[in-house]
Amino acid sequence: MQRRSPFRTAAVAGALLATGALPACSATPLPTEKPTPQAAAPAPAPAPAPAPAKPQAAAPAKPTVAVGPAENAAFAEWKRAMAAEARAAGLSARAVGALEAAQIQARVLELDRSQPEFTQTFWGYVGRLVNDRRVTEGQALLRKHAALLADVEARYGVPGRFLVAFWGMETNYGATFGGFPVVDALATLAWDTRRSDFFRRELMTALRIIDAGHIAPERMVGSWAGAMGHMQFMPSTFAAHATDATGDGRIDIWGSLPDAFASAAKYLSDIGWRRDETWGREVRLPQGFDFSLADGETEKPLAEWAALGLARAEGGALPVVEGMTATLILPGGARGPAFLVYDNFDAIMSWNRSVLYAVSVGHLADRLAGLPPFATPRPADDRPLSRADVVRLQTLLNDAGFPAGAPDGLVGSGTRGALRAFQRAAGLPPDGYPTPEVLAALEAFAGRRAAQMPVQ
Ligand SMILES: [Ca+2]
Repeated sequence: MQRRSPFRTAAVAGALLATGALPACSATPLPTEKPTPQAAAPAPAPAPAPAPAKPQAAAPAKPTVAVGPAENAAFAEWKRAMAAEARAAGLSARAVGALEAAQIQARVLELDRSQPEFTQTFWGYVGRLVNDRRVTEGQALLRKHAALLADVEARYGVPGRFLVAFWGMETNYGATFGGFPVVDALATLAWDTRRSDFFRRELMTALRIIDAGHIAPERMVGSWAGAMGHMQFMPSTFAAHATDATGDGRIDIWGSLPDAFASAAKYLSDIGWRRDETWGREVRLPQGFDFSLADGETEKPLAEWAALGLARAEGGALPVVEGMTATLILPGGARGPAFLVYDNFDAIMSWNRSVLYAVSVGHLADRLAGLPPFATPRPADDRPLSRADVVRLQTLLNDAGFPAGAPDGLVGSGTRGALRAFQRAAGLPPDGYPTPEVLAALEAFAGRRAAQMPVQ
């Protein structure tokens, strides 16, 4: 069976993994695979892709975007046409006024063009986003909002620990909404030519949200890419899934936690969240395991994974629940932790198409419930590859007859597939995970080939 999406990792600058165990101190029930029988889950609705880029605070490389009189004049001209379109679509003077008042945000263009200098290791990413401080703070918030979260769970079937985990991942529990005026940011990206159609639709939807009276334009703040409020909803996500939990007729995902939590839970429920199931779990692989099964796509019943020798990471037999299937992922390569992931992992991936993000949400939710850090330790020599290293890796793969596509310094599914093929040929674990070691192995492979070339 092939259902799940292949890996896509967000590239962000690394951070050290925080270490140190944290005592369990939550009254939240511990996660289970599926303790009770349940009615069929709602049919997954097609989720609008979150912004093409919804990066977790990328480390931008040398922003160089000049906005001068020519750009401002072009933007003003574009706004006039857009405002006419908005009026024709029936939007009120209030919403159109918000558009007319928008300014080009040079910083938005810079962030949209910036590319990180380093790839991201599993440990760098997860360590930065799931650390002891975030766990402690989240546990306190889980207790503080226990009654509200219990209400939301009863209604939508998403446990509070997951909602608080998303909240922590998205805005550090409401501490950082992003600080950009959403209409300005979206207008800037819609005016720019790179992904104009996508952001034009988001902009029109943002204006409709203003028109409906949910939020005043000056309070409508979000990320540089237009993700809004506590849970960083794009306007299209807001329009399709957000809900008014307080009954005041306004969906205020900026100022109302009941609205923000209920909207996040409803969104997850709409995209297929399964009540009473958890997201996945860290597992231990047997000696000599066939790594080709850990491709993020091969789906098997839990009983089959158990029969292949997989066990709980902390020891003990894998919990086997009739009817549940799982996919095996190795987001940190063969030396990192292995995870069996369930349907709710797909729901998290629909929220944000990054395996590292999804594992981080699941792990943070587990830590909030008092579960320990990963059983697999971070290797002492864990370090990211630079973009230049990845270009070199891709070039060497291509030269060696393992097509990785045009070398662009970005590790996508093509690069991973080529890397797996090389690793198989070289007798290495085919995990498709780029490391300095595998780059060195490729350099040595290329060196041997060059030495065997006949001299003319
Ligand atoms: Ca409300």
